Amino acid sequence: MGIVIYCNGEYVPESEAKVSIFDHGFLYGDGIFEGIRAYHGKVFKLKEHLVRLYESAQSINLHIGISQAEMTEVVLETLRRNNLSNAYIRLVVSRGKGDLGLDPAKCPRAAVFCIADQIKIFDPVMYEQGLEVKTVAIRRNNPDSLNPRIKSLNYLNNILAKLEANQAGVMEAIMLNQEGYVAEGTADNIFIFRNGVLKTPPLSAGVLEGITRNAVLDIARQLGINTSEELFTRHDLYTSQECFLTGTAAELIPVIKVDGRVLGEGVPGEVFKKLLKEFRALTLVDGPEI
Ligand code: PXG
Repeated sequence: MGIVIYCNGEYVPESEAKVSIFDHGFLYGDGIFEGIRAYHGKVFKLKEHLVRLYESAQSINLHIGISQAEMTEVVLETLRRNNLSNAYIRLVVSRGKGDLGLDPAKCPRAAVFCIADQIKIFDPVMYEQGLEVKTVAIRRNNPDSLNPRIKSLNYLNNILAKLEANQAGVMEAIMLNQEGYVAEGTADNIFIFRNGVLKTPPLSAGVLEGITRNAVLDIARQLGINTSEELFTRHDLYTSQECFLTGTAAELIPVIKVDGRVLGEGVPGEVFKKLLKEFRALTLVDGPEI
């Protein structure tokens, strides 16, 4: 039994969804992915996720082998076959099977997988009480080496940051970029509300262009909240009135403590609450029907 997986052109039971031991996604982290969510029978921001997937592919010179229109159908059909209307979807495209050397030219065909499963929703307590986070010593990848805008299968940078946070007893890490400006969390973008302006680091800070980030910026502008994509420091973070993280799984999650400093009143702020309400409303109407 188990779930049905899309695996290189076929829909197969989980037990038959296999990846070669010579797949360069496995051997070298050579590949890309997307994490997508379906809400109430609609796939939230599917087009935006696929645009980002194909841009990541283009950036690493990976030929996915199927069109964006076909990929849309893969996502929808995987959801249908698993009878899911609220789900978490993981699209993975790896360089495919090659030899033990790292040369991607030895991999004739990309491997494409789509997994759709039940969504594990975060404990509602976290949205009411807020998270404690820590800025970690490990810096976000230098965009000159591995641009964080590529959603690659190589997440060691993020995992090292997560390990550091966990070791310090907090659940999430905030990474700084090479210049020491605030960049992002391990699987989420960061926002602060300070002196009447909602701020998030610009893409040039070396961060992933989060789909949730972009949706929040749109919503904030519609609500008449001043927004700014600008560099900010740990000082700005410590002295912000509100802070929250955004990501597909977490949606919007409030932060109430950073490196031991309590932010504002130490509870989720009013701007956060307004944005979360509008974000959840958007998830009910956005995206193609399954
Ligand atoms: N920054 C990084 C480094 C990420 O990996 C985000 C920001 C948020 O992007 P979206 O488009 O999701 O708003 C991510 C998201 C998950 C999950 O389950 C998300 C990511 C990776 C693994 C799991 O939400 N990346």
